[in-house]
Amino acid sequence: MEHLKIASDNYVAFTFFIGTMAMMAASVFFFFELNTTPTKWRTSVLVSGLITFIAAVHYYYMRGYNLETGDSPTFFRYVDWILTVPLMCVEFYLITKKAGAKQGLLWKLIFASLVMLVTGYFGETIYRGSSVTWGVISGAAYFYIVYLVWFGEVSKLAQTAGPQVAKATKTLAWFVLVGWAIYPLGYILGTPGGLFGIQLVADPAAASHYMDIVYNIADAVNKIGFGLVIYSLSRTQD
Ligand SMILES: *C/C=C(C)/C=C/C=C(C)/C=C/C1=C(C)CCCC1(C)C
Repeated sequence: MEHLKIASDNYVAFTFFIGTMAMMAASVFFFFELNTTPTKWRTSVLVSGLITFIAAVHYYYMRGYNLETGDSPTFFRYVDWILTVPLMCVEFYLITKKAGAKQGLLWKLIFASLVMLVTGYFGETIYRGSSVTWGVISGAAYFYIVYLVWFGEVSKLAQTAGPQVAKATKTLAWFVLVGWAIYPLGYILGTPGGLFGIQLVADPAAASHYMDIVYNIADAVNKIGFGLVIYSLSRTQD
């Protein structure tokens, strides 16, 4: 069996390994804690575990792919996001459901997240030449989600759902506003034309390395952080 060496300054591989382990550990934690989770929060905590579990499996693949080819595993990355980001939308729906959230809201969130990711994928892969246009469309869908969770239906429902749900929703909204904003940063670093034609990193190989590191950090913060907010909500009296 061949052993692949990892250079000590290979931060891309480092973040893929640490990402894999962190997602695995978080999944084990959420799944085992289900036992002692009150029934009404069980689905929410289960979904937290599913998000990190799906990511753990993809990270396992991405880590291996990156190690063997040295390339950016864009395909696996987007498959992972297309599964996990809608599940994060489900979390917003589940915690505001008791306050009257309708399925229509869930579909709005899911639809916006799919538009955001599919157009982002186009800009990163098939239509790299017009990455700015696709990035802008993706950004518009992103801001629509930000609007829904900060000022729209999600935030209005959360305010009538009790202080703990309101507080948790606000924290999750911060994740969406700040934590999710890290992704367009990775996109800007990694795609040609970068930010409205300005190329931030000239060397394409270096650019894709920066992009992977930024995405890996963002995934760990957002997926595990999001899950922990839901977990602590499940430990309150609301
Ligand atoms: C667990 C994975 C998460 C939370 C992924 C979130 C991804 C985004 C918020 C991506 C957003 C993008 C833009 C807003 C514009 C450029 C293209 C994307 C897809 C990187």
